[in-house]
Amino acid sequence: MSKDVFSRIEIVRGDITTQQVDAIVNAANTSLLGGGGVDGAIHRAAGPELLAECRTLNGCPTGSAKITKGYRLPAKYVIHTVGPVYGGGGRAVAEKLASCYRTSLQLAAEHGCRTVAFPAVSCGVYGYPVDEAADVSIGAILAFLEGSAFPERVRWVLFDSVAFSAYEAGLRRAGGAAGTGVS
Ligand code: AR6
Repeated sequence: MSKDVFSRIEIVRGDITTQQVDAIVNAANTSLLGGGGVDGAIHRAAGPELLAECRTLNGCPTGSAKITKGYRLPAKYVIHTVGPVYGGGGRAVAEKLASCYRTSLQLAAEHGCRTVAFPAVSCGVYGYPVDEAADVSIGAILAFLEGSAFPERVRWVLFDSVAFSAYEAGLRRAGGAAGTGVS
């Protein structure tokens, strides 16, 4: 893995709805019609126009992603991805989570996004242990960035200190220490 790729990722503690980036990623469900957690926060901050656009999308399968406008958010786009329910874990579940990150980044690249922010997809209601999710998602993002100039920068926005520490440790295991901070 080249050093250059690590310089393109960062982790912060904060609220994803306030991020000044081109696209934020939503941890949605297959209906794309809203929910609790980060999904609820994004819909509240974006306003009702977001739900209206989501109704036109006919849902989204687990492991995939769809893009909408950001409406009242600072971000121009919201990329809605559907993480797997952890259940008993295993390789198929990890592959679905990696696929969420890949398809979200692909959509961001196709829309010319230079900066993208992710929450810890599947690490809330869907029960994915955050240390395992950190390894899977960091691996998927580094691999994607190796092969693509866009997005230029990827930021994880972790809501709590447990998730933040897990991602910090994950980055060290992956061989880098990305820029970290509070936002
Ligand atoms: N900014 C950043 N991260 C947040 C925020 C926020 N404002 N709010 C919560 N988190 P979850 P999931 C963190 O449950 O596990 C919804 O109902 C949270 O602490 O939002 O993928 C959907 O509609 C956790 O670390 O998503 C689905 O039905 C992480 O975001 C289901 O939940 C993800 O937690 C998806 O479950």
